[in-house]
Amino acid sequence: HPPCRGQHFQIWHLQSAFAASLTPSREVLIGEYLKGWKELTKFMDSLGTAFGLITRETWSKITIMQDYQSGQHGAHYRTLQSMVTFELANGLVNFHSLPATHPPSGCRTLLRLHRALRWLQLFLDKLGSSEGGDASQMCASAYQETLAPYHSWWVRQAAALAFLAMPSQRELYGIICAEKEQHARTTLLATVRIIAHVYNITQEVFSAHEMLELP
Ligand code: 1Q0
Repeated sequence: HPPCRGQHFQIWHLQSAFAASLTPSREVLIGEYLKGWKELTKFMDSLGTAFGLITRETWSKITIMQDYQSGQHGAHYRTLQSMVTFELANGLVNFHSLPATHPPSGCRTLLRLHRALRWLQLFLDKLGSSEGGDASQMCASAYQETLAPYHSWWVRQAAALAFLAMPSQRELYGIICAEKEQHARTTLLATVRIIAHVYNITQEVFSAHEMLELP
């Protein structure tokens, strides 16, 4: 497995970015949230070409959000809550259709990452709580429960191929640099708790504004 330091994925960075994305007043800081996603793309990079499509898709969503953050109205894109308020007030959300002429809204773009975060939460939970399981299978069942209903037939086929390239549970434990299995489990379940917290707060915000089905 890759070295535990340097340019490679570190689960510690994932944890700290998502933990830092929550403020005491339950706001979600978009910059930190994206930092967590960027750490995940490092992991995907190490999985090779089978994950190329997924990595590119993830970067395309990250880039749209970063462009909003560095754009003219960047100040409104600091937190999830301020973004929702701003896009609602200015009719930018696009509740019914995706306009061809404008870039996709921040809300619908973040919603895509939000749904994928739920997949990650379930997958890491399975990985940390089952013994001697098949990681590809865990990946696939987490996908069925979360993202699959939102994806086209073609995307589901591509995802199924990527799952087969998922390393074994043992290798994944190696990637998170845990010396003992028990340590790996503890680390994974701690990560799950942080991700679940971010996910739940984000879900409340999207749900309160009826934004869970944005096209
Ligand atoms: C094995 C990982 C699979 C993860 C889930 C598979 C997702 C398949 C996505 C295929 C991309 C094809 C492009 C199409 C998708 C879009 O249609 C869709 C909707 O966007 P839009 O603009 O068309 O409405 N996009 C999405 O749903 C965004 C999907 C982002 C996928 C993020 C996957 C995250 C994967 C992370 C792997 C890290 C695992 C970490 C494990 C750590 C272990 C210690």
